[in-house]
Amino acid sequence: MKQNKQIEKGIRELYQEDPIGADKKVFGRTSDPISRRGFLTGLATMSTILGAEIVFGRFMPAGLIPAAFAETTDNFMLPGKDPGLIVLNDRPINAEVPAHLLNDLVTPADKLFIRNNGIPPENVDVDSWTLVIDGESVETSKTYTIKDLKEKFESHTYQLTIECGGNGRAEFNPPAKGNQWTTGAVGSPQWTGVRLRDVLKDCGIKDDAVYIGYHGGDSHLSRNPEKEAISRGVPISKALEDEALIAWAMNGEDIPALNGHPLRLVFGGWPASTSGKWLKGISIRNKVHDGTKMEAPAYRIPCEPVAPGDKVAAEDMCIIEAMPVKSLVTLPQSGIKHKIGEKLAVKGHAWAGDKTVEKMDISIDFGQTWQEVKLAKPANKNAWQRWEGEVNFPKKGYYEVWAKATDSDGISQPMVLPGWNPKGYLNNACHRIAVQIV
Ligand SMILES: Nc1nc2c(c(=O)[nH]1)N[C@H]1C(S)=C(S)[C@@H](COP(=O)(O)O)O[C@H]1N2
Ligand SMILES: [Mo]
Repeated sequence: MKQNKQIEKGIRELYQEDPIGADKKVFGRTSDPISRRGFLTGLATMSTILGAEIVFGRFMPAGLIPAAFAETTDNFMLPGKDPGLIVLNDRPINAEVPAHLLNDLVTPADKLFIRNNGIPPENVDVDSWTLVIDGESVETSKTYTIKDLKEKFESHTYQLTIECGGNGRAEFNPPAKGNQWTTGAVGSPQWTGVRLRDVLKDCGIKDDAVYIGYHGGDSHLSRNPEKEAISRGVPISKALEDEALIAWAMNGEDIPALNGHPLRLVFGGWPASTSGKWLKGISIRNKVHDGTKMEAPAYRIPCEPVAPGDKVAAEDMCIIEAMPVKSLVTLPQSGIKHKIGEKLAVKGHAWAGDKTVEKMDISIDFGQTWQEVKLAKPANKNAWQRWEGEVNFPKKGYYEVWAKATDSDGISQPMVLPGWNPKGYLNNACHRIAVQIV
C-alpha cells in the first residue's frame, strides 16, 4: 500500500471519523452524484492502490473501506492457540480468530476465541473442584464434584455456537469502548457435559424461579476476593432447554484452560457472556440475576432505537437475549488472487441465535445481485450451519464477495451497520472478503 500519512493513521479510524471525507482524502472519491467525475477518479485511485480494476466499482457504496485493507495488529503466541489469533488485549487476555482460520465445521480448540474479564484460576485441581447450586429459588442447595456430575446424570454432546455480544464492535461509529472485535469472537465447538436442567431439578426448582446466575473461579482484575470478574445468567426458560449444558469437555478433550477448564456453562445462540467459565456456582434466582455485568450498560442495548452517539438512561437499556442472524466467509482467505476462468469455491458458516438459518446468498457486485448457495442443516439446535457455493467472475479485477444469511423468520443480515448502541453490541452486518481475479 502507498505510504500516505492518512493511511498510517489507520484507515478504520479515518473512516470512523468521517467516511465520506475519508473517501475523498484517501482516494479522491466523492459520493456527490453531481460530481460523478470525482467518484470515478476516486475509483481509479482506489484501483491503483489495490493493483486491480474494481470491476463492479460503479455499485460500490461511498464510504465503504475496501475489504482488501484488512487491519493489521501485532500477533503473539498464546499457549495452545493458533499463532494466527489476533490478540486484542493481554490483561485480561482477549484474542479473536481471523475468518479464514474458522473454516472447520467444528471449531478446534486452538481456534476458539478467548474473552476473559478477569484473571483465570491457577493450579486447577479437577478432583477437588466443586459446583454449588443455591439461590432463593432452590429447594435444597447441593454441592457436586465433577465425578458426581458424571456419575449421577446422563451425558450429552451438542455442537453449540458461542459468540461474544461485542463481536463486530470495531465497526461502530461513534466508536464504542471495549475490545475492538472485528469478526472473530465466535466459534462452534462440540461440548460434552450434563444438562443444566437435570442438575437444577435434582436440587428442586421453586415455582418462583425466574433466572439463573453463574459464579466463576476467576479473580477480579483488582484481585479483590470480594469482587467477581463477571457473573451473568439467563432466564429459567433458556436454562431448562435440552442444549443448555454444564460441560467438562470440548471436542472430546478437556476444555482448554483459557476457555474454562475444568467446568463451564454453555448456552448456544446467546451472548457468550452467559456461558460462565471455570464454573463454581449456579444460583437459582427469584428475580433477574443481579451479578457483575448484569447491570446497564453491560450486555444491554437501548430498548428502542437511538441516534448514533445518544446517551441512553440505564432504565432504557434492555438485556440482550438470543443473538441475531449472522454469517462468515471462511474460505478463501480475504485478499487471495484467483485465476480468471476457474470457478472459485466459497464456504462459510451461518447462525441465528435460537433460530435456524433458512437461506444463504452471496454477491460479487456490492449487493446489486445475489446468488443463493447451498446451506446444510445444523447438527442440532444452536449449532452453526455450513454454507458453500461457487462463483464465476466475468473479468480480471478486484471483487468483494459478500455473504448474507436469512433466518427462519425471514430476517436477513443488514448490508450496512445495524442500529448503533452505546456499547457496540450485535453488529451482524454482512461479512465481505476481497478477491482479485488475475
Ligand atoms: N468466569 C467467566 N466466565 C466467562 C467470562 C469471564 O471472563 N469469566 N467471559 C465471558 C464472555 S464475555 C465471553 S464472550 C465468553 C468467552 O468464552 P471463550 O473465552 O471460551 O471464547 O465467556 C464468558 N464467560
Ligand atoms: Mo463477551
